[in-house]
Amino acid sequence: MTSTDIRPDLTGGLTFPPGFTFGAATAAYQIEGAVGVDGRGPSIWDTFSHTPGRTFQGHTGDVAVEHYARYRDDVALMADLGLSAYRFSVAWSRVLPEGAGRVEQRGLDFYSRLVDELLAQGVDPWLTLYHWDLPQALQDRGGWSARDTAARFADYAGTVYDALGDRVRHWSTLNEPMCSALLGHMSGQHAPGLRDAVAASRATHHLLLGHGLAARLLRDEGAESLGITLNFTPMTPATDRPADVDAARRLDGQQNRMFLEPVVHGAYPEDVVADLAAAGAPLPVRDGDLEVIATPLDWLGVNYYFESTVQVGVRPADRPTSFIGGEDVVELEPQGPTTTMGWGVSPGAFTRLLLWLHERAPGLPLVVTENGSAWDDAVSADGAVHDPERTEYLLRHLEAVTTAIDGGADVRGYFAWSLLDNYEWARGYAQRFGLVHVDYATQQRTLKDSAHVYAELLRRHRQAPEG
Ligand code: IFM
Repeated sequence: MTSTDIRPDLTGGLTFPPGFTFGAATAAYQIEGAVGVDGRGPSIWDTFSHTPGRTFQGHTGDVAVEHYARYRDDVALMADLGLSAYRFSVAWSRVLPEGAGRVEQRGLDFYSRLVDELLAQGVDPWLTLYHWDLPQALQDRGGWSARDTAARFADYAGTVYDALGDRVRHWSTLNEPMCSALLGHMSGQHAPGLRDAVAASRATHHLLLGHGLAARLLRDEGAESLGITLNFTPMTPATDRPADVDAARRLDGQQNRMFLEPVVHGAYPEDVVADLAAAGAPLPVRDGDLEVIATPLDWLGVNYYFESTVQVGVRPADRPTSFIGGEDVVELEPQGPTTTMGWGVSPGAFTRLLLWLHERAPGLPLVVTENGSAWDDAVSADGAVHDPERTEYLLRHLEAVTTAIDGGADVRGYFAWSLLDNYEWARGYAQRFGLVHVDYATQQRTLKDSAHVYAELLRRHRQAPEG
């Protein structure tokens, strides 16, 4: 089946402003494989995924979906889908195997070939410098808990910009620093797998400082379009009891406002500063840091998947909190259908989030840099992958974006997560987020029904007057 076979009503008649960017996103460790190829150094995710008990059935990104070798075919898929943009990340340890110092030209050359291929196929590259895969050599020197890592990140940003800045227009510093800081250092679900509130607080600030230093450098170098990608989870108290309301305030503080406010307003929220200090894990801010962190940006990347309802309660022993001082807060099971990740489906919360961000960051265009859902997909006897839940999720969330735009939010683009089924971190290959199905035994790619619907929507958008 080709995209033109899709019945017209499947796209729900959704329309977007002229020039709206439609893309799909991936990340290096989740798709590339080839971890020992062309001089790549180990990252914290190699170490973590190879540590027994850390990931689902011991899955690693060693092979992933072999994008390193198959990138040309994958770019051809993007062109078939009619994507106007592709968001990908660069693996720091391919470029600087020891994290700093010696540059591995073969690593840079891979991204250079990828960018050339994208441009040749009319797909605009959106490059993310850091999607969680810190070089292990830097972790050995303290990782994000160490202030020096922020400076090393800016050096790395400069190296990548020197190689690709002539062709890549859209630059993002970090993907989801909340996950790097809090899942990596507080709950230990992600690399480097620590459970240490002080390390989590230090990592938070140093990630943001690294963002600011890199943003300033890229700005000085002349980067045309600069942003950061944050992940937002709206938090609602389960009841109006003061303790539950305060629990939601605390989690909202660390999940959402602790990353947004310094980037757009140059200050950490006062309540969050107080919460972290009370937990014995103060943010290690030095004079001048917040000015650097608030380096002006051209857009804010918004990753949204689900909302959360919280209350004070006793956490199960096997579910350590991701939030500093959050040991007394539980997240309720979502109402209604859940994805295979166990996440609820709340497009209305997405609209509210975009409108809230528009209000909190006036004048800063928003780009949805990730949104998507995981389901149990399989290739059917007819050779297709029928994924009605993902299609429904996609259309309802795209509709939520249009509702936010109608309400005044300045949303400029949408990237589906993900282009391909891939390595879902600690959840391994059991979670399929792709628009394109991957058979992990053969690496065969098959467009899912949702991909055809997305392609049809994009085709209609291109053909719309001024689309
Ligand atoms: O797969 C991840 C991605 O790497 C970052 N954002 C959330 C996705 C789904 O969990």
